[in-house]
Amino acid sequence: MGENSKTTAFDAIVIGAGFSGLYQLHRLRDDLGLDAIILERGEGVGGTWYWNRYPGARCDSESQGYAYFFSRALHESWQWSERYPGHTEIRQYLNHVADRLDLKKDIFFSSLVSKCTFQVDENLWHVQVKDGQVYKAKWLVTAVGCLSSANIPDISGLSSFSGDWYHTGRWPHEAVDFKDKKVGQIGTGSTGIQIAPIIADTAAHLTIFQRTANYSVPARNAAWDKSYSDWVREHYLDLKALVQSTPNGHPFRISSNLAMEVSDAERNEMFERAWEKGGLRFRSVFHDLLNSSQANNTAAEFIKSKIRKIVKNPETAHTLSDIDHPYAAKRPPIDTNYFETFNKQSVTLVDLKVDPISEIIPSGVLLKSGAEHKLDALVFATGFDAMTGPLLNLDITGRTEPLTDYWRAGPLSYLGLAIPNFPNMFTITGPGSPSVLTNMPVSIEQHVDWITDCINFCMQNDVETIEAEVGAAEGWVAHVREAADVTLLPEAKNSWYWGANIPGKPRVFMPYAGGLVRYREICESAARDGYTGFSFLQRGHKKIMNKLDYQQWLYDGLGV
Ligand code: N01
Repeated sequence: MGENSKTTAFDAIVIGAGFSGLYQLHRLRDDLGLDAIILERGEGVGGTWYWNRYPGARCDSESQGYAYFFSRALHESWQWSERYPGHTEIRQYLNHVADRLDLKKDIFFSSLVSKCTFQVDENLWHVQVKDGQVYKAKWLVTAVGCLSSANIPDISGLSSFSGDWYHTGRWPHEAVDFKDKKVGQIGTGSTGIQIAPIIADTAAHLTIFQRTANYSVPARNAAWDKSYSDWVREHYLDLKALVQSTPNGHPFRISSNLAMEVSDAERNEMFERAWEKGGLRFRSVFHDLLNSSQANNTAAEFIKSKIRKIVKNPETAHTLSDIDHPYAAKRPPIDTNYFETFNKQSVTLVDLKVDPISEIIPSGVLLKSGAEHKLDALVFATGFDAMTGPLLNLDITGRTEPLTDYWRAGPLSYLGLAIPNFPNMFTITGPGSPSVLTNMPVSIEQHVDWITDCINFCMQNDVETIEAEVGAAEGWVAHVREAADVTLLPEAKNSWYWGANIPGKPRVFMPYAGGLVRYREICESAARDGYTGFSFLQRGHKKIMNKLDYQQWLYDGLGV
Protein backbone atom coordinates (compact mmCIF):
# COMPACT_ATOMS: atom_id res chain seq x y z
CA MET A 1 0.00 0.00 0.00
CA GLY A 2 1.16 3.58 -0.69
CA GLU A 3 4.12 4.75 1.38
CA ASN A 4 2.81 8.24 1.87
CA SER A 5 -0.53 7.20 3.19
CA LYS A 6 -1.38 7.75 6.86
CA THR A 7 -2.35 4.68 8.85
CA THR A 8 -4.89 4.70 11.61
CA ALA A 9 -5.45 1.76 13.93
CA PHE A 10 -8.73 0.52 15.34
CA ASP A 11 -9.97 -2.64 17.00
CA ALA A 12 -12.58 -3.26 14.33
CA ILE A 13 -13.49 -1.98 10.89
CA VAL A 14 -16.96 -2.47 9.46
CA ILE A 15 -17.44 -1.81 5.75
CA GLY A 16 -20.83 -0.35 4.85
CA ALA A 17 -23.40 1.79 6.69
CA GLY A 18 -26.65 0.05 5.81
CA PHE A 19 -28.85 -2.06 8.09
CA SER A 20 -25.94 -4.47 8.74
CA GLY A 21 -23.13 -2.03 9.32
CA LEU A 22 -25.04 0.31 11.61
CA TYR A 23 -26.12 -2.47 13.94
CA GLN A 24 -22.67 -4.08 13.84
CA LEU A 25 -20.99 -0.81 14.81
CA HIS A 26 -23.44 -0.39 17.67
CA ARG A 27 -22.79 -3.89 19.02
CA LEU A 28 -19.00 -3.77 18.71
CA ARG A 29 -18.64 -0.25 20.07
CA ASP A 30 -21.39 -0.03 22.66
CA ASP A 31 -21.62 -3.63 23.89
CA LEU A 32 -18.05 -4.91 23.52
CA GLY A 33 -16.36 -1.55 24.08
CA LEU A 34 -14.23 -1.84 20.95
CA ASP A 35 -12.74 1.09 19.11
CA ALA A 36 -14.74 0.49 15.94
CA ILE A 37 -15.52 2.47 12.81
CA ILE A 38 -17.50 2.12 9.61
CA LEU A 39 -16.01 2.91 6.22
CA GLU A 40 -18.84 3.88 3.85
CA ARG A 41 -18.52 4.88 0.21
CA GLY A 42 -21.72 6.99 0.22
CA GLU A 43 -22.16 10.39 1.75
CA GLY A 44 -24.85 9.19 4.12
CA VAL A 45 -26.19 6.08 5.80
CA GLY A 46 -28.51 3.65 4.02
CA GLY A 47 -26.25 1.12 2.32
CA THR A 48 -28.13 -0.39 -0.62
CA TRP A 49 -30.95 2.06 0.04
CA TYR A 50 -28.56 5.00 -0.18
CA TRP A 51 -28.14 4.20 -3.89
CA ASN A 52 -31.44 2.51 -4.72
CA ARG A 53 -33.49 5.66 -5.33
CA TYR A 54 -35.25 4.93 -8.60
CA PRO A 55 -38.81 6.23 -8.86
CA GLY A 56 -41.14 3.85 -7.08
CA ALA A 57 -38.36 2.06 -5.14
CA ARG A 58 -40.08 0.51 -2.20
CA CYS A 59 -39.36 -2.51 -0.07
CA ASP A 60 -41.43 -5.65 -0.64
CA SER A 61 -41.28 -6.51 3.06
CA GLU A 62 -44.11 -5.09 5.10
CA SER A 63 -43.14 -2.16 7.30
CA GLN A 64 -44.07 -3.71 10.62
CA GLY A 65 -41.37 -6.34 10.02
CA TYR A 66 -38.82 -4.23 8.14
CA ALA A 67 -36.95 -2.79 11.08
CA TYR A 68 -34.57 -3.62 13.88
CA PHE A 69 -36.03 -5.54 16.80
CA PHE A 70 -33.09 -5.40 19.22
CA SER A 71 -34.46 -2.44 21.17
CA ARG A 72 -38.00 -1.82 22.33
CA ALA A 73 -37.24 1.87 22.86
CA LEU A 74 -36.00 2.17 19.28
CA HIS A 75 -39.06 0.33 18.00
CA GLU A 76 -41.36 2.65 19.89
CA SER A 77 -39.54 5.75 18.64
CA TRP A 78 -40.44 5.14 14.98
CA GLN A 79 -43.61 4.96 12.92
CA TRP A 80 -43.87 3.83 9.32
CA SER A 81 -46.44 5.61 7.20
CA GLU A 82 -47.38 2.91 4.66
CA ARG A 83 -47.79 -0.85 4.37
CA TYR A 84 -44.46 -1.05 2.48
CA PRO A 85 -41.66 1.40 3.29
CA GLY A 86 -40.54 3.62 0.42
CA HIS A 87 -36.86 4.26 -0.21
CA THR A 88 -36.93 7.80 1.21
CA GLU A 89 -38.60 6.65 4.40
CA ILE A 90 -36.12 3.77 4.80
CA ARG A 91 -33.25 6.27 4.65
CA GLN A 92 -35.07 8.44 7.18
CA TYR A 93 -35.43 5.42 9.45
CA LEU A 94 -31.74 4.51 9.18
CA ASN A 95 -30.74 8.14 9.84
CA HIS A 96 -33.03 8.10 12.86
CA VAL A 97 -31.32 4.94 14.13
CA ALA A 98 -27.82 6.31 13.47
CA ASP A 99 -28.63 9.58 15.26
CA ARG A 100 -30.33 7.93 18.20
CA LEU A 101 -27.39 5.58 18.75
CA ASP A 102 -24.88 8.37 17.99
CA LEU A 103 -23.23 6.27 15.30
CA LYS A 104 -22.33 8.91 12.73
CA LYS A 105 -19.31 10.19 14.66
CA ASP A 106 -17.67 6.81 13.98
CA ILE A 107 -18.64 6.54 10.31
CA PHE A 108 -16.15 7.72 7.71
CA PHE A 109 -18.33 8.70 4.75
CA SER A 110 -17.10 9.02 1.15
CA SER A 111 -14.60 6.26 1.98
CA LEU A 112 -14.67 3.76 -0.85
CA VAL A 113 -12.68 0.71 0.22
CA SER A 114 -10.30 -0.29 -2.56
CA LYS A 115 -8.20 -3.01 -0.90
CA CYS A 116 -8.21 -5.19 2.21
CA THR A 117 -5.13 -7.23 3.08
CA PHE A 118 -4.53 -9.53 6.01
CA GLN A 119 -0.96 -8.96 7.21
CA VAL A 120 0.16 -12.34 8.48
CA ASP A 121 3.14 -10.97 10.43
CA GLU A 122 0.89 -8.59 12.39
CA ASN A 123 -2.37 -10.58 12.39
CA LEU A 124 -4.05 -7.35 11.37
CA TRP A 125 -6.24 -6.26 8.51
CA HIS A 126 -5.01 -3.30 6.45
CA VAL A 127 -7.91 -1.60 4.77
CA GLN A 128 -7.21 1.00 2.12
CA VAL A 129 -9.68 3.55 0.86
CA LYS A 130 -9.65 5.23 -2.52
CA ASP A 131 -7.69 8.30 -1.39
CA GLY A 132 -4.82 6.09 -0.18
CA GLN A 133 -5.59 6.26 3.52
CA VAL A 134 -4.90 2.94 5.23
CA TYR A 135 -6.72 1.78 8.37
CA LYS A 136 -5.58 -1.18 10.46
CA ALA A 137 -7.73 -3.37 12.66
CA LYS A 138 -7.80 -6.81 14.20
CA TRP A 139 -11.40 -7.43 13.17
CA LEU A 140 -12.90 -6.85 9.74
CA VAL A 141 -16.64 -7.15 9.16
CA THR A 142 -18.05 -6.74 5.68
CA ALA A 143 -21.53 -5.23 5.71
CA VAL A 144 -21.70 -4.50 2.00
CA GLY A 145 -25.10 -6.02 1.22
CA CYS A 146 -26.04 -8.73 -1.25
CA LEU A 147 -27.56 -6.54 -3.95
CA SER A 148 -25.28 -3.54 -4.15
CA SER A 149 -22.98 -4.25 -7.08
CA ALA A 150 -24.89 -3.00 -10.13
CA ASN A 151 -25.02 -5.28 -13.17
CA ILE A 152 -24.78 -3.19 -16.32
CA PRO A 153 -24.85 -5.72 -19.16
CA ASP A 154 -22.07 -5.58 -21.68
CA ILE A 155 -24.20 -4.65 -24.71
CA SER A 156 -22.09 -3.33 -27.52
CA GLY A 157 -22.56 0.31 -28.47
CA LEU A 158 -23.74 1.63 -25.11
CA SER A 159 -21.07 4.34 -25.11
CA SER A 160 -22.38 5.58 -28.46
CA PHE A 161 -25.93 6.14 -27.14
CA SER A 162 -26.79 9.83 -27.55
CA GLY A 163 -29.42 9.92 -24.79
CA ASP A 164 -29.06 9.56 -21.03
CA TRP A 165 -28.90 6.12 -19.48
CA TYR A 166 -29.37 4.97 -15.90
CA HIS A 167 -29.02 1.86 -13.76
CA THR A 168 -31.79 1.63 -11.15
CA GLY A 169 -29.33 0.71 -8.39
CA ARG A 170 -27.25 3.84 -9.11
CA TRP A 171 -30.05 6.31 -9.64
CA PRO A 172 -29.12 10.03 -9.58
CA HIS A 173 -29.96 11.89 -6.37
CA GLU A 174 -31.68 14.65 -8.32
CA ALA A 175 -35.04 13.98 -9.99
CA VAL A 176 -34.96 12.50 -13.49
CA ASP A 177 -37.66 13.89 -15.77
CA PHE A 178 -38.96 11.57 -18.49
CA LYS A 179 -41.70 13.96 -19.62
CA ASP A 180 -42.08 13.94 -23.41
CA LYS A 181 -39.27 11.40 -23.74
CA LYS A 182 -39.14 8.05 -25.44
CA VAL A 183 -37.76 5.75 -22.77
CA GLY A 184 -36.45 2.21 -23.08
CA GLN A 185 -36.32 -0.15 -20.11
CA ILE A 186 -34.27 -3.34 -20.05
CA GLY A 187 -35.18 -5.82 -17.32
CA THR A 188 -38.39 -7.11 -15.78
CA GLY A 189 -37.32 -8.35 -12.34
CA SER A 190 -38.61 -6.91 -9.05
CA THR A 191 -37.09 -3.55 -9.91
CA GLY A 192 -38.28 -3.32 -13.51
CA ILE A 193 -41.78 -4.31 -12.42
CA GLN A 194 -41.78 -1.52 -9.82
CA ILE A 195 -40.39 1.24 -12.00
CA ALA A 196 -42.23 0.60 -15.30
CA PRO A 197 -45.66 1.99 -14.27
CA ILE A 198 -44.02 5.13 -12.88
CA ILE A 199 -41.98 5.81 -16.02
CA ALA A 200 -45.09 5.15 -18.10
CA ASP A 201 -46.97 7.82 -16.13
CA THR A 202 -44.80 10.62 -17.52
CA ALA A 203 -42.88 9.35 -20.55
CA ALA A 204 -44.12 10.04 -24.07
CA HIS A 205 -43.45 6.38 -24.78
CA LEU A 206 -42.04 3.45 -22.81
CA THR A 207 -40.56 0.41 -24.53
CA ILE A 208 -39.99 -2.52 -22.19
CA PHE A 209 -37.42 -5.07 -23.34
CA GLN A 210 -38.29 -8.39 -21.68
CA ARG A 211 -35.89 -11.32 -21.78
CA THR A 212 -37.73 -13.58 -19.32
CA ALA A 213 -41.40 -13.24 -18.43
CA ASN A 214 -42.06 -12.95 -14.71
CA TYR A 215 -44.82 -13.50 -12.20
CA SER A 216 -46.07 -10.65 -10.10
CA VAL A 217 -48.79 -10.22 -7.50
CA PRO A 218 -50.37 -6.86 -6.58
CA ALA A 219 -48.63 -5.23 -3.61
CA ARG A 220 -51.78 -3.37 -2.47
CA ASN A 221 -49.76 -0.69 -0.76
CA ALA A 222 -51.75 1.68 1.43
CA ALA A 223 -51.20 4.41 3.96
CA TRP A 224 -51.25 3.32 7.58
CA ASP A 225 -53.68 5.03 9.85
CA LYS A 226 -52.78 5.98 13.41
CA SER A 227 -54.57 3.05 14.95
CA TYR A 228 -52.43 0.58 13.01
CA SER A 229 -49.23 2.46 13.88
CA ASP A 230 -50.25 2.38 17.53
CA TRP A 231 -50.98 -1.34 17.28
CA VAL A 232 -47.53 -1.99 15.80
CA ARG A 233 -45.87 0.04 18.55
CA GLU A 234 -47.77 -1.73 21.28
CA HIS A 235 -47.13 -5.20 19.88
CA TYR A 236 -43.37 -5.02 19.82
CA LEU A 237 -42.85 -8.31 21.65
CA ASP A 238 -45.43 -10.17 19.56
CA LEU A 239 -43.98 -8.89 16.29
CA LYS A 240 -40.43 -9.68 17.39
CA ALA A 241 -41.45 -13.22 18.36
CA LEU A 242 -43.27 -13.60 15.05
CA VAL A 243 -40.45 -12.50 12.70
CA GLN A 244 -37.97 -14.59 14.65
CA SER A 245 -40.09 -17.71 14.40
CA THR A 246 -41.07 -17.70 10.72
CA PRO A 247 -38.67 -19.41 8.29
CA ASN A 248 -38.43 -16.32 6.10
CA GLY A 249 -38.39 -13.65 8.84
CA HIS A 250 -41.59 -12.05 7.54
CA PRO A 251 -44.33 -10.97 9.93
CA PHE A 252 -46.86 -13.54 8.77
CA ARG A 253 -47.20 -17.29 9.12
CA ILE A 254 -46.97 -19.77 6.26
CA SER A 255 -50.16 -21.79 6.08
CA SER A 256 -50.06 -25.48 6.93
CA ASN A 257 -52.61 -26.23 4.18
CA LEU A 258 -51.43 -28.30 1.24
CA ALA A 259 -52.56 -27.11 -2.18
CA MET A 260 -53.81 -30.46 -3.44
CA GLU A 261 -55.68 -31.31 -0.25
CA VAL A 262 -58.40 -28.77 -0.97
CA SER A 263 -60.89 -28.80 -3.84
CA ASP A 264 -60.20 -26.79 -7.00
CA ALA A 265 -62.92 -24.32 -6.00
CA GLU A 266 -61.57 -23.88 -2.48
CA ARG A 267 -58.01 -23.45 -3.77
CA ASN A 268 -59.12 -20.87 -6.27
CA GLU A 269 -61.02 -19.02 -3.59
CA MET A 270 -57.94 -19.02 -1.34
CA PHE A 271 -55.75 -17.69 -4.17
CA GLU A 272 -58.36 -15.00 -4.91
CA ARG A 273 -58.34 -13.86 -1.29
CA ALA A 274 -54.52 -13.81 -1.26
CA TRP A 275 -54.48 -11.87 -4.55
CA GLU A 276 -56.79 -9.28 -3.00
CA LYS A 277 -54.69 -9.07 0.15
CA GLY A 278 -51.58 -8.76 -2.01
CA GLY A 279 -47.84 -8.88 -1.43
CA LEU A 280 -45.43 -11.68 -0.59
CA ARG A 281 -48.14 -13.23 1.58
CA PHE A 282 -49.43 -14.81 -1.64
CA ARG A 283 -46.50 -17.25 -1.43
CA SER A 284 -47.61 -18.46 1.97
CA VAL A 285 -51.19 -19.47 1.12
CA PHE A 286 -50.12 -23.10 0.89
CA HIS A 287 -47.32 -24.82 2.69
CA ASP A 288 -46.07 -26.74 -0.32
CA LEU A 289 -45.92 -24.07 -3.04
CA LEU A 290 -42.14 -24.14 -3.04
CA ASN A 291 -41.53 -27.87 -2.83
CA SER A 292 -44.26 -29.54 -4.86
CA SER A 293 -44.42 -28.97 -8.61
CA GLN A 294 -48.07 -29.90 -8.65
CA ALA A 295 -48.88 -27.37 -5.92
CA ASN A 296 -46.70 -24.74 -7.52
CA ASN A 297 -48.42 -25.18 -10.89
CA THR A 298 -51.73 -24.22 -9.35
CA ALA A 299 -50.31 -20.88 -8.15
CA ALA A 300 -48.45 -20.36 -11.44
CA GLU A 301 -51.60 -20.98 -13.50
CA PHE A 302 -53.65 -18.72 -11.26
CA ILE A 303 -51.23 -15.80 -11.79
CA LYS A 304 -50.90 -16.47 -15.53
CA SER A 305 -54.68 -16.40 -15.88
CA LYS A 306 -54.76 -13.06 -14.02
CA ILE A 307 -52.16 -11.65 -16.44
CA ARG A 308 -54.24 -12.79 -19.41
CA LYS A 309 -57.32 -11.18 -17.89
CA ILE A 310 -55.65 -7.87 -17.08
CA VAL A 311 -53.69 -7.34 -20.32
CA LYS A 312 -56.07 -6.53 -23.19
CA ASN A 313 -53.80 -7.21 -26.18
CA PRO A 314 -53.71 -11.05 -26.49
CA GLU A 315 -50.23 -11.12 -28.01
CA THR A 316 -48.80 -8.94 -25.22
CA ALA A 317 -50.67 -10.99 -22.64
CA HIS A 318 -49.16 -14.15 -24.09
CA THR A 319 -45.61 -12.73 -24.00
CA LEU A 320 -46.06 -11.62 -20.39
CA SER A 321 -47.59 -14.88 -19.21
CA ASP A 322 -45.29 -17.27 -21.07
CA ILE A 323 -43.23 -17.87 -17.92
CA ASP A 324 -40.56 -20.55 -17.94
CA HIS A 325 -39.95 -21.22 -14.24
CA PRO A 326 -42.00 -22.24 -11.20
CA TYR A 327 -43.67 -19.45 -9.24
CA ALA A 328 -41.26 -17.97 -6.65
CA ALA A 329 -38.30 -20.04 -7.89
CA LYS A 330 -36.92 -16.62 -8.76
CA ARG A 331 -37.51 -13.87 -6.21
CA PRO A 332 -41.25 -13.16 -6.73
CA PRO A 333 -41.94 -9.50 -7.51
CA ILE A 334 -44.96 -7.59 -6.25
CA ASP A 335 -46.30 -4.58 -8.11
CA THR A 336 -48.59 -1.63 -8.38
CA ASN A 337 -50.34 -1.68 -11.78
CA TYR A 338 -47.53 -3.43 -13.65
CA PHE A 339 -49.62 -5.57 -15.99
CA GLU A 340 -52.22 -2.78 -16.31
CA THR A 341 -49.44 -0.54 -17.68
CA PHE A 342 -49.34 -2.60 -20.88
CA ASN A 343 -52.87 -1.45 -21.70
CA LYS A 344 -51.57 2.08 -22.28
CA GLN A 345 -51.14 3.08 -25.91
CA SER A 346 -47.81 4.61 -24.96
CA VAL A 347 -46.29 1.32 -23.74
CA THR A 348 -44.73 -1.35 -25.96
CA LEU A 349 -43.43 -4.76 -24.94
CA VAL A 350 -40.51 -6.25 -26.87
CA ASP A 351 -39.90 -9.98 -26.49
CA LEU A 352 -36.14 -10.43 -26.54
CA LYS A 353 -36.54 -14.22 -26.68
CA VAL A 354 -37.98 -13.79 -30.17
CA ASP A 355 -35.81 -10.87 -31.25
CA PRO A 356 -32.74 -10.25 -29.03
CA ILE A 357 -30.86 -6.98 -28.75
CA SER A 358 -28.14 -6.72 -31.37
CA GLU A 359 -26.55 -3.47 -30.18
CA ILE A 360 -27.19 -0.06 -28.78
CA ILE A 361 -26.86 2.63 -31.40
CA PRO A 362 -26.76 6.43 -30.97
CA SER A 363 -30.51 6.71 -31.56
CA GLY A 364 -31.67 3.75 -29.47
CA VAL A 365 -31.74 -0.04 -29.48
CA LEU A 366 -31.24 -2.20 -32.55
CA LEU A 367 -32.63 -5.74 -32.50
CA LYS A 368 -31.23 -8.78 -34.33
CA SER A 369 -34.09 -8.58 -36.85
CA GLY A 370 -32.97 -5.07 -37.82
CA ALA A 371 -35.91 -3.43 -36.02
CA GLU A 372 -34.85 -0.17 -34.43
CA HIS A 373 -36.38 1.40 -31.30
CA LYS A 374 -35.66 5.12 -31.16
CA LEU A 375 -35.05 6.27 -27.59
CA ASP A 376 -34.18 9.45 -25.69
CA ALA A 377 -33.31 7.61 -22.47
CA LEU A 378 -32.48 4.07 -21.44
CA VAL A 379 -33.07 2.50 -18.02
CA PHE A 380 -31.20 -0.62 -16.98
CA ALA A 381 -33.27 -2.53 -14.42
CA THR A 382 -30.83 -5.37 -14.88
CA GLY A 383 -30.09 -6.27 -11.30
CA PHE A 384 -26.88 -6.99 -9.47
CA ASP A 385 -23.82 -9.16 -9.30
CA ALA A 386 -25.52 -10.61 -6.26
CA MET A 387 -23.99 -11.86 -3.01
CA THR A 388 -20.39 -12.34 -4.18
CA GLY A 389 -20.00 -9.17 -6.30
CA PRO A 390 -19.91 -6.69 -3.40
CA LEU A 391 -17.28 -8.80 -1.59
CA LEU A 392 -15.07 -9.37 -4.63
CA ASN A 393 -15.14 -5.63 -5.34
CA LEU A 394 -13.33 -5.03 -2.03
CA ASP A 395 -10.16 -6.68 -3.42
CA ILE A 396 -9.64 -8.75 -0.28
CA THR A 397 -6.49 -10.82 0.21
CA GLY A 398 -6.46 -13.26 3.10
CA ARG A 399 -3.72 -15.41 4.58
CA THR A 400 -2.63 -16.86 1.26
CA GLU A 401 -4.42 -15.43 -1.76
CA PRO A 402 -6.95 -12.91 -3.07
CA LEU A 403 -10.64 -13.76 -2.65
CA THR A 404 -11.08 -13.50 -6.42
CA ASP A 405 -8.70 -16.48 -6.80
CA TYR A 406 -9.95 -18.34 -3.75
CA TRP A 407 -13.51 -18.19 -5.03
CA ARG A 408 -12.68 -18.86 -8.68
CA ALA A 409 -14.84 -22.02 -8.62
CA GLY A 410 -17.57 -20.37 -6.53
CA PRO A 411 -18.00 -18.97 -3.05
CA LEU A 412 -16.63 -21.16 -0.23
CA SER A 413 -18.02 -19.90 3.05
CA TYR A 414 -18.88 -21.39 6.40
CA LEU A 415 -22.44 -20.45 7.47
CA GLY A 416 -22.24 -17.50 5.07
CA LEU A 417 -20.35 -15.79 7.88
CA ALA A 418 -16.68 -16.69 7.55
CA ILE A 419 -14.23 -17.74 4.82
CA PRO A 420 -11.32 -20.15 5.31
CA ASN A 421 -7.94 -18.42 4.97
CA PHE A 422 -9.50 -15.05 5.77
CA PRO A 423 -8.87 -14.84 9.53
CA ASN A 424 -10.75 -12.48 11.84
CA MET A 425 -13.04 -11.52 9.00
CA PHE A 426 -16.82 -11.94 9.05
CA THR A 427 -19.31 -11.46 6.23
CA ILE A 428 -22.81 -10.29 7.15
CA THR A 429 -25.30 -11.83 4.67
CA GLY A 430 -22.51 -13.54 2.75
CA PRO A 431 -23.13 -16.30 0.19
CA GLY A 432 -24.43 -19.33 2.05
CA SER A 433 -26.53 -17.22 4.41
CA PRO A 434 -30.34 -17.19 4.27
CA SER A 435 -30.36 -13.40 3.79
CA VAL A 436 -31.93 -12.79 0.38
CA LEU A 437 -34.53 -15.52 0.87
CA THR A 438 -35.73 -13.78 4.01
CA ASN A 439 -36.82 -10.42 5.33
CA MET A 440 -33.33 -8.95 5.46
CA PRO A 441 -33.24 -6.95 8.72
CA VAL A 442 -34.25 -10.05 10.69
CA SER A 443 -31.44 -12.11 9.17
CA ILE A 444 -29.04 -9.23 9.63
CA GLU A 445 -29.74 -8.97 13.35
CA GLN A 446 -29.10 -12.69 13.75
CA HIS A 447 -25.81 -12.49 11.80
CA VAL A 448 -24.59 -9.43 13.69
CA ASP A 449 -25.47 -10.88 17.10
CA TRP A 450 -23.67 -14.11 16.26
CA ILE A 451 -20.56 -12.29 14.99
CA THR A 452 -20.52 -10.07 18.07
CA ASP A 453 -20.75 -13.08 20.40
CA CYS A 454 -17.97 -14.80 18.47
CA ILE A 455 -15.66 -11.77 18.71
CA ASN A 456 -16.50 -11.48 22.39
CA PHE A 457 -15.63 -15.15 22.86
CA CYS A 458 -12.27 -14.56 21.17
CA MET A 459 -11.59 -11.53 23.36
CA GLN A 460 -12.46 -13.44 26.52
CA ASN A 461 -10.26 -16.34 25.51
CA ASP A 462 -7.20 -14.46 24.32
CA VAL A 463 -7.65 -15.64 20.75
CA GLU A 464 -5.33 -13.96 18.30
CA THR A 465 -6.98 -15.30 15.15
CA ILE A 466 -10.07 -17.31 14.34
CA GLU A 467 -10.84 -18.67 10.91
CA ALA A 468 -13.25 -21.09 9.32
CA GLU A 469 -11.91 -24.54 8.46
CA VAL A 470 -11.96 -25.64 4.83
CA GLY A 471 -13.80 -28.88 5.66
CA ALA A 472 -16.50 -27.02 7.55
CA ALA A 473 -16.98 -24.57 4.69
CA GLU A 474 -17.14 -27.38 2.13
CA GLY A 475 -19.68 -29.14 4.32
CA TRP A 476 -21.73 -25.96 4.55
CA VAL A 477 -21.71 -25.37 0.78
CA ALA A 478 -22.92 -28.96 0.32
CA HIS A 479 -25.65 -28.41 2.92
CA VAL A 480 -26.75 -25.18 1.19
CA ARG A 481 -27.15 -27.18 -2.01
CA GLU A 482 -29.06 -29.96 -0.20
CA ALA A 483 -31.39 -27.42 1.36
CA ALA A 484 -32.08 -25.85 -2.05
CA ASP A 485 -32.61 -29.25 -3.67
CA VAL A 486 -35.65 -30.06 -1.56
CA THR A 487 -37.28 -26.94 -2.97
CA LEU A 488 -38.13 -25.85 -6.51
CA LEU A 489 -35.68 -22.93 -6.31
CA PRO A 490 -32.89 -24.62 -8.31
CA GLU A 491 -35.30 -25.09 -11.24
CA ALA A 492 -34.99 -21.43 -12.21
CA LYS A 493 -31.63 -22.03 -13.78
CA ASN A 494 -31.10 -18.48 -15.02
CA SER A 495 -31.67 -16.74 -11.69
CA TRP A 496 -29.21 -14.62 -9.79
CA TYR A 497 -29.51 -17.13 -6.92
CA TRP A 498 -27.33 -19.29 -9.19
CA GLY A 499 -25.11 -16.39 -10.31
CA ALA A 500 -26.53 -17.00 -13.78
CA ASN A 501 -27.15 -13.32 -14.58
CA ILE A 502 -23.42 -12.54 -14.73
CA PRO A 503 -21.51 -14.00 -17.69
CA GLY A 504 -18.67 -16.25 -16.52
CA LYS A 505 -19.81 -16.35 -12.88
CA PRO A 506 -19.58 -19.88 -11.41
CA ARG A 507 -22.99 -21.54 -11.13
CA VAL A 508 -23.38 -22.18 -7.40
CA PHE A 509 -26.71 -21.90 -5.63
CA MET A 510 -25.79 -19.20 -3.11
CA PRO A 511 -28.53 -18.49 -0.54
CA TYR A 512 -29.40 -20.91 2.26
CA ALA A 513 -32.94 -22.17 1.70
CA GLY A 514 -33.26 -24.16 4.93
CA GLY A 515 -35.05 -21.30 6.70
CA LEU A 516 -33.97 -18.76 9.24
CA VAL A 517 -35.15 -20.74 12.26
CA ARG A 518 -33.09 -23.78 11.34
CA TYR A 519 -30.14 -21.60 10.37
CA ARG A 520 -30.25 -19.82 13.72
CA GLU A 521 -30.19 -23.18 15.52
CA ILE A 522 -27.20 -24.36 13.47
CA CYS A 523 -25.26 -21.16 14.20
CA GLU A 524 -26.12 -21.28 17.89
CA SER A 525 -25.15 -24.91 18.15
CA ALA A 526 -21.75 -24.21 16.53
CA ALA A 527 -21.16 -21.41 19.05
CA ARG A 528 -22.34 -23.46 22.03
CA ASP A 529 -19.97 -26.28 21.14
CA GLY A 530 -16.93 -23.97 21.17
CA TYR A 531 -17.30 -22.65 17.60
CA THR A 532 -17.15 -25.90 15.70
CA GLY A 533 -15.77 -25.48 12.22
CA PHE A 534 -13.30 -22.80 13.26
CA SER A 535 -9.59 -22.90 14.04
CA PHE A 536 -7.98 -20.59 16.55
CA LEU A 537 -4.53 -19.19 17.17
CA GLN A 538 -3.86 -18.36 20.78
CA ARG A 539 -2.00 -15.16 21.57
CA GLY A 540 1.73 -15.86 21.90
CA HIS A 541 1.45 -19.25 20.17
CA LYS A 542 2.42 -20.11 16.64
CA LYS A 543 0.21 -23.14 16.19
CA ILE A 544 -3.23 -22.96 14.61
CA MET A 545 -5.63 -24.98 16.73
CA ASN A 546 -8.70 -26.74 15.57
CA LYS A 547 -11.66 -27.27 17.86
CA LEU A 548 -10.25 -30.38 19.53
CA ASP A 549 -6.90 -28.70 20.23
CA TYR A 550 -8.80 -25.74 21.49
CA GLN A 551 -10.85 -27.78 23.92
CA GLN A 552 -7.65 -29.40 25.15
CA TRP A 553 -6.16 -25.96 25.53
CA LEU A 554 -9.07 -24.79 27.62
CA TYR A 555 -8.92 -28.01 29.59
CA ASP A 556 -5.22 -27.52 30.28
CA GLY A 557 -6.08 -24.18 31.79
CA LEU A 558 -3.73 -22.34 29.45
CA GLY A 559 -6.30 -20.03 28.01
CA VAL A 560 -8.97 -18.87 30.36
O1 N01 B 1 -32.81 -7.64 -10.76
P1 N01 B 1 -33.13 -9.09 -11.35
P2 N01 B 1 -33.77 -6.66 -9.92
N1 N01 B 1 -30.56 -8.18 -21.58
O2 N01 B 1 -31.77 -9.72 -11.54
C1 N01 B 1 -32.93 -8.67 -17.11
C2 N01 B 1 -34.23 -7.15 -4.76
N2 N01 B 1 -35.21 -6.09 -4.94
O3 N01 B 1 -33.02 -5.42 -9.68
O4 N01 B 1 -34.56 -12.82 -16.13
C3 N01 B 1 -31.86 -8.18 -21.28
O5 N01 B 1 -34.12 -9.81 -10.58
C4 N01 B 1 -33.23 -9.98 -16.46
O6 N01 B 1 -33.65 -10.91 -17.43
P3 N01 B 1 -33.49 -12.50 -17.13
C5 N01 B 1 -34.92 -8.49 -4.90
O7 N01 B 1 -34.32 -9.43 -4.05
C6 N01 B 1 -36.07 -5.86 -3.97
O8 N01 B 1 -35.10 -6.56 -10.54
O9 N01 B 1 -32.11 -12.67 -16.56
N3 N01 B 1 -32.35 -8.32 -20.04
C7 N01 B 1 -34.31 -9.56 -15.48
O10 N01 B 1 -35.53 -9.40 -16.12
C8 N01 B 1 -34.64 -8.80 -6.32
O11 N01 B 1 -34.74 -10.15 -6.67
C9 N01 B 1 -37.00 -4.91 -4.13
O12 N01 B 1 -33.66 -13.12 -18.45
C10 N01 B 1 -31.47 -8.46 -19.06
C11 N01 B 1 -33.80 -8.19 -15.03
O13 N01 B 1 -32.95 -7.71 -16.05
C12 N01 B 1 -33.26 -8.26 -6.49
O14 N01 B 1 -33.27 -7.05 -5.76
C13 N01 B 1 -37.11 -4.18 -5.29
C14 N01 B 1 -30.08 -8.46 -19.29
C15 N01 B 1 -33.01 -8.25 -13.77
O15 N01 B 1 -33.79 -8.76 -12.75
C16 N01 B 1 -32.85 -7.96 -7.90
O16 N01 B 1 -33.97 -7.42 -8.59
C17 N01 B 1 -36.21 -4.44 -6.28
C18 N01 B 1 -29.64 -8.32 -20.62
N4 N01 B 1 -28.35 -8.35 -20.94
C19 N01 B 1 -35.27 -5.40 -6.11
N5 N01 B 1 -29.45 -8.61 -18.11
C20 N01 B 1 -37.95 -4.66 -3.08
O17 N01 B 1 -37.91 -5.19 -2.00
C21 N01 B 1 -30.42 -8.71 -17.18
N6 N01 B 1 -31.63 -8.62 -17.76
C22 N01 B 1 -38.99 -3.79 -3.47
